Amino acid sequence: MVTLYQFPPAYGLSSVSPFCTKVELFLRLAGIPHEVKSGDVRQSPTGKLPTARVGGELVADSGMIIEACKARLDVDMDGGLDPKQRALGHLMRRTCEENLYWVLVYSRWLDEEGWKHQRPVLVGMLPPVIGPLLTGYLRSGARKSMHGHGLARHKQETVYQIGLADLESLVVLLPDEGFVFGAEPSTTDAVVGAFLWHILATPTDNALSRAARASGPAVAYMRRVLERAGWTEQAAALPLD
Ligand SMILES: N[C@@H](CCC(=O)N[C@@H](CS)C(=O)NCC(=O)O)C(=O)O
Repeated sequence: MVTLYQFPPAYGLSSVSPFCTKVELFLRLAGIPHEVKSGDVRQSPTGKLPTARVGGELVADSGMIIEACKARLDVDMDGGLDPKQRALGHLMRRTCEENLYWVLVYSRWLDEEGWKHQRPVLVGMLPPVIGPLLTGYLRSGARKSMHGHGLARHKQETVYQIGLADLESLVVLLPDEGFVFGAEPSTTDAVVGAFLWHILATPTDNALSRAARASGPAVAYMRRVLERAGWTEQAAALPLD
């Protein structure tokens, strides 16, 4: 049994964090018995979530958790992939996690239109009374991180152009049927599915979210991933412009 510690749900998503969604999606797609508990960053070895207890050991980082599951539970959705598929999956993962993720964060935290949705979500996750007072402080921390990354140094229109370039490339790689590497899902579907779901379901209105919702192939793929994961209500709730 794997115990996944994650941030709470928001926006109809399994968690407000795409990295937490990624792990839960992986566990569901791989059919690994698990339970989900609310996590605390102060108890995480890296200060970030998700963490998970796998075979008795506490593991931090979504990628490490998946590797620990593969190694200790003898489950491997990627066993049949050839070296080129593995390399492509790796690059798709990096695109989602190291670039597209930051555009999603920008859309929620820095874009005024997204912040009007994100602030109440944040207040709901923070302790009462002091919570609303902390949001400005947390927002400036997010701004600092995104400035360090480099994304927040661009004007808003450029930020979404950067995200759109990633999304368009990912959509080209999505199949008309089944999953990224064939009839059965792989870890890549857990990654791409998690980030795509977050872009589709976060109720923001920007060039990235509009393009995702307007893409029939992206929404259809997302629906297949969620249905295979047993999230049928969430699949039915996907927005399509
Ligand atoms: N590389 C990590 C990234 C995890 C991550 O960035 N988690 C964010 C939420 S999306 C977090 O815990 N942020 C809390 C913080 O930085 O204080 C992974 O794959 O798990």
